[in-house]
Amino acid sequence: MCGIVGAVAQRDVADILVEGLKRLEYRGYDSAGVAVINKKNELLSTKRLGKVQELDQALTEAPLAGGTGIAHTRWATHGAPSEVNAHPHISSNTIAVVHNGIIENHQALRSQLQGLGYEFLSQTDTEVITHLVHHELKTSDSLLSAVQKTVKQLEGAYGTVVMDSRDQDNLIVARSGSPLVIGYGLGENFIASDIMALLPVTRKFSYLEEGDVAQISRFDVNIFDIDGKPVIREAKEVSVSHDSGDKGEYRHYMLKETYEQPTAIRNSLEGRLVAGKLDINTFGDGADEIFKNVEHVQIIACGTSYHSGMVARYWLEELAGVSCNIEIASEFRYRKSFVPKNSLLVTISQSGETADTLAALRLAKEIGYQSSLVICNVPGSSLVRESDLAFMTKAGAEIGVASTKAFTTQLVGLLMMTMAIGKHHGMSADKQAEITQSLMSLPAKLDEVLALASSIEDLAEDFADKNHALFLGRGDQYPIAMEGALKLKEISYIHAEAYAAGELKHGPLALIDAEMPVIVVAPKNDLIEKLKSNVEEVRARGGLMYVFADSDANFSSDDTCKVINVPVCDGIIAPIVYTLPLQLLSYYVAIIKGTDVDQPRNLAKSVTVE
Ligand code: HGA
Repeated sequence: MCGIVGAVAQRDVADILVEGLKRLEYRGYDSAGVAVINKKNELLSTKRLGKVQELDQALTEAPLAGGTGIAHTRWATHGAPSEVNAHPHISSNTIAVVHNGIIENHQALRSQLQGLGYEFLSQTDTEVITHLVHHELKTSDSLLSAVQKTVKQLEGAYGTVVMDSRDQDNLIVARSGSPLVIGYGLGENFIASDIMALLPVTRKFSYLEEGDVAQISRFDVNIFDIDGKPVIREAKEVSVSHDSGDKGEYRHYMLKETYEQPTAIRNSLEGRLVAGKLDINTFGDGADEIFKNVEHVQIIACGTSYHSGMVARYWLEELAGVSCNIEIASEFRYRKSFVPKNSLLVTISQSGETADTLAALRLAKEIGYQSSLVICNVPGSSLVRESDLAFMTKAGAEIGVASTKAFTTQLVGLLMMTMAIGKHHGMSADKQAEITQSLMSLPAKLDEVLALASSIEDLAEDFADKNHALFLGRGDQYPIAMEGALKLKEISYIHAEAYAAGELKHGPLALIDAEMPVIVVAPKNDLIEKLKSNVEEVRARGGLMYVFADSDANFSSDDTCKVINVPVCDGIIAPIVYTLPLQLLSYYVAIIKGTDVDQPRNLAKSVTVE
């Protein structure tokens, strides 16, 4: 969350910074701001409430000239979205700061700094960093040392960039709990919260580690670790494929990313199923040795990733014969939990920077988990660097806040992980071959599902005037119902709940009436007759149903039930196949409701704050 971009260059950098913010806008979009140092060592700043477009417009009307600058797109945690709360925050017209994260001891620091005569203009926690650096500078020989002294006093999380108008040559950056990446240019250098921001200017990056503070100038980058010792953080070139490009022919990133799923899955399978067999090295060096000893799997994730983990629990217990628990990261990290013997901790995160998930991984290491694996879409991210093993989903950049292709490629990774672990728990070669076959058939199957788009678009009309919806599924389709409900909530703002269909009579049946559409995911499987009984329970109470089912499930449309025919597929991959129609449904409902599909209100992507 929150996008940060900074640059030290000879040319004017405002345009580079704003382009970077546009590329990061999915991380926060309630306000944005930029500050540069001009040739006369003056600090010039422009901030706007709303999207980066507003800032861009303001800068077109009144451009800012300067070769050193910082910029920010905000997702508010402390203080309402407003121009005054937008970053950069400035102290005494000299120190400018952008920050991602939460300073937990901001109240105490604020009182202390007010006692020293500092006047606070905003309600943010961030502003304490600004005045504290200014204060520390009075007794420091450099901005670097003032920032080093400042960060020692901060509790909480920060990725922050500081500049001093009296020093055109340097930016000081610090990271603890919120990611920052340095971009290396020719005679110019950059900093950002995500490489995406800097792809137009460089392909060479190094990630800061926890506790690092760095001084960035045009020709030099000096990095110091948590103890102040100089360190090298290896710089790597990234491939062009990480660039998100644009929306192309699509109206929204979410629709583009929904349609990219067959390709994303093809890319995620490529080179990993060699001659019909899973290449275990896909998960990293020593993976087979680790998998051999696994007796229990604990999955930790948040949001959509949590739903993919829930599907994996069905797969691991049923196909691999290994016990599995799953828990939400923000719960796991704050409770004492029992660690079963020889447990593998599996985290799932699109960005690899999800704050709660990262904290859970660190806790797991302390409390005795034997090994860790992450399912992730961003190479080099914190979760990837800190886990023993990693499965990289090759979904490509996902810009829409509501996750689509990241989710389905996570499922592909989790199914491969099930095979890799199952191999050591008696999963037969035939079963392995069957799963491989199923996975290989997936891209073509998803193309067939995407062909249903126009009939799903027609269906969406029925939801436009509804305030609530209920999603039902059983078995491994229950998490898919949950994911469908989450998508509808996120982008159409319709209140939606998912229930395991067997739970209906334990409460939610009381809600059923003609105003509560009920969406059912119903592939033909061992539970289909049970699910049909649940459908009858809804019908008997006057509910309106929308059933996504294959022809083998034998549902027929009537006055109270619309059936959407999903292509018949192998049961193992059915959770992936049935995800797409629900993504399309929520997308088309949101279009009718006129919401901001790619940047839904109050949300942001890459949840790097708690
Ligand atoms: N706490 C700061 C920054 C918020 C943030 O990092 N969001 O992702 C603020 O509220 O401005």
